[in-house]
Amino acid sequence: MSSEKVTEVHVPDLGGADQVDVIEVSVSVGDHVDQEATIITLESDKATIEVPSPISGTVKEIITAVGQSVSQGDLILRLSTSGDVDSDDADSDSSDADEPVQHSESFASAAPAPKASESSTIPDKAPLNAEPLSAAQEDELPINRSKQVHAGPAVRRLANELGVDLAQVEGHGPKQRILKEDVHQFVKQTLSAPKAHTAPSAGGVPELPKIDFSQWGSTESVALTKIQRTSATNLHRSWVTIPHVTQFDEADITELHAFRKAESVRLKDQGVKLTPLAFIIKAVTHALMQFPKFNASLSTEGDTLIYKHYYHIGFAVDTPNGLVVPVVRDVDRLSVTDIARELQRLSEKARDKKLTPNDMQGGCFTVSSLGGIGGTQFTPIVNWPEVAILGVSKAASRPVYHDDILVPRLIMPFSLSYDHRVIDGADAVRFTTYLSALLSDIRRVLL
Ligand code: CAO
Repeated sequence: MSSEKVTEVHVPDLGGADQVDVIEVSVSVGDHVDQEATIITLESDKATIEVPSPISGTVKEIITAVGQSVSQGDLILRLSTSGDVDSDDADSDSSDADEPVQHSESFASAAPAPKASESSTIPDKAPLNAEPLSAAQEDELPINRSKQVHAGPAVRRLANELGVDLAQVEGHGPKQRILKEDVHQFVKQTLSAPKAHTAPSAGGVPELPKIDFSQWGSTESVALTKIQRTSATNLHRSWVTIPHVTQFDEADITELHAFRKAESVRLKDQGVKLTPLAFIIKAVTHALMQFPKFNASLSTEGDTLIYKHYYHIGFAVDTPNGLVVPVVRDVDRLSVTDIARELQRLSEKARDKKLTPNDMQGGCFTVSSLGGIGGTQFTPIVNWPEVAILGVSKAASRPVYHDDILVPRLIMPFSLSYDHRVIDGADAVRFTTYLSALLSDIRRVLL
């Protein structure tokens, strides 16, 4: 005679942990589960725990759900077992096997605490399918130690057996959790992928794991603008390919400031806004003439330095859509007023999103000025294929000794980041010293 027995499976002893999150339910109603197969996965502050089924059977009803918190003794699911129940299975009812045994819903759910006869908990000493690994155990594993990888101990073990770096595996479980299937799929894909011609260099940048920030709180995703994406690519390429060094310096622009203020009044009537940047770009051009290496580019192969006989200077513009760098052409042939006009024209074009690719190409050197905003120093990233960039910070009044007397002077900090493959530190400091002297006495530009 056939018999059906309904067995309740409860949360086992969690080693003192309470209210632990259910992060995965591995079975569905109607599934056949083998004894010891994982039915749910829990995650506490310290460990991930895969809860195995104490017996084989068919899932009749699932009580817990992903996102709930559970404690020892909470009902996870009900399993139906037909025919003779294996004596190795959970504690079983001693009812007459010839009679169909049908536990009613109310009977099963009426027992919140595990009962030996009608329900099963996992005995304290029962081996969990994959016990949480201790920190020491995890450290013994050759790979997959990272706590940032979202995977249970069994998946980590499998990955270690197969030599898979879980950081490279995309998870398809809840909250991008990596499942065993994901590991198998990754191995299949890797084996069938065409072989790379060259081995990755020791300095290769490891792929970044995907992170689900919503697991720590509320988030909002906003796609980067096209300008931001382009900037990100260019900045990243420069950052990883150019050995950067930054030289800091400052210039006393007290006289330059007084001259600029006086001229600003006159030029305002002509619609020209004269800011320190126009003077700085003019002075930089003189410094480039004096130090031609700074007006050069390294060939893509890295074996030739290409000196330029033109002076096109880029300047960083902060727009609501991101950072752009229009280029003022032939600055050596322009007056400071002409440069100011160009800065104004190109900045407006940038903010109106009307710059053409031509407006942004062919630069020899870039100036990034944050002086209108603030800050004391910063380290700009070289705008490849250029070899150096000037960062300008806000000028401030400071007491400075002049003939043993402290006098207030307007001091402007600036920095020069450069490609150390092309420029040596001594060249860099000669360049900044020269530039500082020009800005401190702008009349020298006339010489
Ligand atoms: N020290 C003190 N004051 C300064 C200064 C400095 N170094 N540079 C500019 N100022 C003053 C200007 O004189 C102006 O004041 P007044 O109106 O009283 O004359 C005020 O600051 C604002 O200047 P501005 O920013 O409008 O003009 P600018 O020519 O200095 O800069 C531009 C133009 C387009 C470069 C600027 O608007 C901009 O976008 N800067 C940001 C660049 C940036 O993001 N760089 C970072 C790139 S790396 O992430």
